[in-house]
Amino acid sequence: MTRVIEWARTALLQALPRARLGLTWLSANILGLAGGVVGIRKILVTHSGGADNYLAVFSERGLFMAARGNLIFGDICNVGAVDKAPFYFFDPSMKLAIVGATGLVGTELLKVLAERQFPLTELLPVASAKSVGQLVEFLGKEYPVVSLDDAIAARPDIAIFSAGGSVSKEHAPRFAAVGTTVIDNSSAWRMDPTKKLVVPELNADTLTADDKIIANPNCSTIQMVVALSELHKAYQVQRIVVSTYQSVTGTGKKAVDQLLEERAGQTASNPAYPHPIDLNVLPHIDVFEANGYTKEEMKMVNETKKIMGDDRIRVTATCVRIPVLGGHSEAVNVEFAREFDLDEVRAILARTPGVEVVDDPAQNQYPMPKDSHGKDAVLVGRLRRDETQPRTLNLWIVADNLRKGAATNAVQIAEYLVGKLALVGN
Ligand code: 2RA
Repeated sequence: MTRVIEWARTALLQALPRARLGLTWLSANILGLAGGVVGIRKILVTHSGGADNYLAVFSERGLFMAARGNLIFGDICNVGAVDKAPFYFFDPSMKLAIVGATGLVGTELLKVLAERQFPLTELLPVASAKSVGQLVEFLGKEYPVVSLDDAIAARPDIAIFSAGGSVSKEHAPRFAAVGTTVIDNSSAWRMDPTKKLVVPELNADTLTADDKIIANPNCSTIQMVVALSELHKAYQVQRIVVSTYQSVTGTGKKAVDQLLEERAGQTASNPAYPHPIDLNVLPHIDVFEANGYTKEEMKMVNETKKIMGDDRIRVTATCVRIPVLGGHSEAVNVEFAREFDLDEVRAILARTPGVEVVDDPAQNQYPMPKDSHGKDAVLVGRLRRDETQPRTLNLWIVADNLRKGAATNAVQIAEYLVGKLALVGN
């Protein structure tokens, strides 16, 4: 066996000249697989080329190996495990930037990336100038916060943005220009017809390697479309009436501080809302628009149609902020084109990807925001027929807005890029 491996190593060494090679995807993968089989675990890039090339590189052990991507001279790359990377056998460096790394969503992103063992080799936490140099912990290591300009200069493979619409509008195209794929959590690009609005359970398969700015939908929209996705296939959604009960974590740290200060009997020092939020309910999320609806309400109307790929779906929404720390809830009334059976609805929801049915009223079991904390599943319950009109269902949908509503959805998109589109080594 040792002889065979030695023979294979020598054969590989002889098969590849020292110069950069223009390899095909298939030959790069075969060579990557061969490298893994003969025990090469790390390689050092000694030649680099333009974007999206297949390169020949020189390994630490003096052997040549093939890699895909725009690798930089001096990069150390790992040869990927076959079972972890079904679509490519060679796994060069994966640099990931998180823009807004110190915010509520940024912090959750780090947790989700660690839990799901996202295959990154370098983390670039990015935050505002006052946080540069601050340390962010990830999987037991500390990473210094860097500026936007330094992150762009490092040409990450993927950048997940969660720093508000104006930062995304200005800086996402700068990352895209150096070859980075941006996954943007703000509303900046969601309704841009040239950008995809992605909930992986519904439409990740529309993504291609050419999508350099990908929009992550609004949290309250994500949980509703995940719950309705399979029911839409079975019965065709015609009209949705949704009322939301949204946690203060959707606004950010400032709102969490406002709630906690008010709950402690103080007046909020730097309030996020125009009114007290503790012991109160605000029918006001994001700014008011000319039609009397809020921007949050119109996000639900427009994003739902775009994600579900059907402009005929009529949606009307009332979005409400409630004094809850984590977890958005929604009362949804949905009218279908076709008649449904309630037991069949339950069965469809039970097999809908990303959904967990919690619906046993006799045992007081129904989705609640406090039970959604830290979960990626969208919880669905209170299933009942609307008795005032045919083909209409009432349901109650709850999800952790910082997880499936933001961080988890973004990481799932990144996983798709790496796993299915083999987006590696920018
Ligand atoms: C909110 N939808 O809950 C927002 C967060 N993206 O305010």
